[in-house]
Amino acid sequence: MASVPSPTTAQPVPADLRSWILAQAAAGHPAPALLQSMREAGWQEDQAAALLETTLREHLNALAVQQGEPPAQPVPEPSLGDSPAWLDAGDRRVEVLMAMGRPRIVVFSQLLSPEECEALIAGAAPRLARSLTVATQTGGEEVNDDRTSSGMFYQRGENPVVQRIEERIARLLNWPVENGEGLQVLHYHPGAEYKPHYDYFDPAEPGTPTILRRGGQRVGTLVIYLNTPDKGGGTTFPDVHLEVAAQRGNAVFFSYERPHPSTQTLHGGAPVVAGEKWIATKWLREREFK
Ligand code: PD2
Ligand code: ZN
Repeated sequence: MASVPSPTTAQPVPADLRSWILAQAAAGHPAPALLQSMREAGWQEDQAAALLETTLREHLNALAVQQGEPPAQPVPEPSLGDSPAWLDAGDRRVEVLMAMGRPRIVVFSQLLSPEECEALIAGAAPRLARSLTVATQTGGEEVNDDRTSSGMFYQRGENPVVQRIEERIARLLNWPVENGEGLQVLHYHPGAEYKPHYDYFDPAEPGTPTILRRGGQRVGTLVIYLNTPDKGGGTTFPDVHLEVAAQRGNAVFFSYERPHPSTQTLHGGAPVVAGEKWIATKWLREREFK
């Protein structure tokens, strides 16, 4: 390997270090080897890791944009830097069960108590209607055969339980409450499913500019399981052959930094085989969702 430029206190990434990192990466040296060389050259580990990450991320973004993908946007992200077993979500400790880097998927345990799950279901049940999806042609809403559940939306902060859960989610994902859509509750009977789809709005669809006026793109999704179906009903990520089991109180989070399939965030609700399934979904926007 060529020799590493020495540490300076300057941020952002010094040009000589940037060139060195990109040259080493292009030569096939993996990130841990680069980090080791930087440490040996006197860089402090945290600083070196941050500079490496920034450099590689900016480079990958530039390549993606060159290839016609939309630019990357900031996304919600739990504080998992030193692999904690649990996160302080304000009024509750939330356990981390699984974290995947790309696509970014994190599974949490016991985000909601059984009582909170029951309260969301009880408040939703009398207000259920056949689920609609956003009609990307017009920006309105329509019934869709890919989604055979029924559902409803709570208003943001509609009641104390909803408000408490939204504040917990904001703290957990480091994303403002104001950028969240209202919680959507869905109910699936046996056989009902939600076929694989992306949650972001397709920039090529004519209705998308209208949808984006309210809060910009969706950049993250949190699906919370409000009960445990007896069989089936997991959340699937076909690009990475992952299925997250629906267990009451648990949740799966995923983020997408650009509205593009390269995020590998295709996901679906597998058919419920036995029992029923209730979920609450929180979609997170780039900006305030008014
Ligand atoms: O019910 C699910 O597991 C599921 C799957 C895919 C929910 C959503 N998408 C969603 O609410 O966007
Ligand atoms: Zn979805």
